[in-house]
Amino acid sequence: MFGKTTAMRVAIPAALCALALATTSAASAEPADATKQWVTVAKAQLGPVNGTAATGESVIVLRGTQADVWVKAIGLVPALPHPQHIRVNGRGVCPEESADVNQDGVVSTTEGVNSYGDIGVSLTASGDTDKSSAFTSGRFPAAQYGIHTYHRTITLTDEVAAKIRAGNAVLVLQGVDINRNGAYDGGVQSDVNPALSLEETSPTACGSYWARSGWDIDADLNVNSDLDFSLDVDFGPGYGMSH
Ligand SMILES: [Ca+2]
Ligand SMILES: [Ca+2]
Repeated sequence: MFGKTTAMRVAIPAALCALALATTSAASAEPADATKQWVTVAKAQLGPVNGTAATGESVIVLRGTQADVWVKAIGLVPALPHPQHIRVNGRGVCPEESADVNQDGVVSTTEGVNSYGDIGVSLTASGDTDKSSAFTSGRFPAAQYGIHTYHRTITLTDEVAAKIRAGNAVLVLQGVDINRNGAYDGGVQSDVNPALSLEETSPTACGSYWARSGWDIDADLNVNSDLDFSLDVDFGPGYGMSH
């Protein structure tokens, strides 16, 4: 337990994401200053899906339902957009190869739903962020040189904010060049939008968020040229962590 005047400073470099495996909790004491806000910092380490080389990280700083969302990923299909969503109400995990139920060699978006759940937020570059924007590829950022960067401030629904705080949210990036020709094609329709190809909407990278919450957290986030997040989080009295 931490006293009301005790602050804990925690540095969370990317390499320490093993912390995600730890689960601790502590009672969240009410702050003496009523103006202090309950803040959640959530982080996900992205790994490849469908045999891609995609990796990356994401950080969310959440105050109420206001979320600052950062995503960095590398190893994506160059110059093509990658639909990306925060998914909730699944098992909070990324799909294994065994999720490929129809055994076509590709874990499709639909086949992964049991693992990561439904779309809670569409991380578009502009415009709506709800489910109706799920695969509006023109509004998702393109991965120049296979590098994908994203930052946007978004107002979430109460449900999605609660899921992130509970550590039950998953980031999924889509877009796989299965036939390696530099385009989304292949002659097989997407299982979620027949106007698109299976390549465009199949998962390429995925990561589960873990979260820490505290009163008036001072989160100092830096993204360096190596696409590495350096995140210093200053926790106030009373904090909790969940995954
Ligand atoms: Ca499949
Ligand atoms: Ca292709």
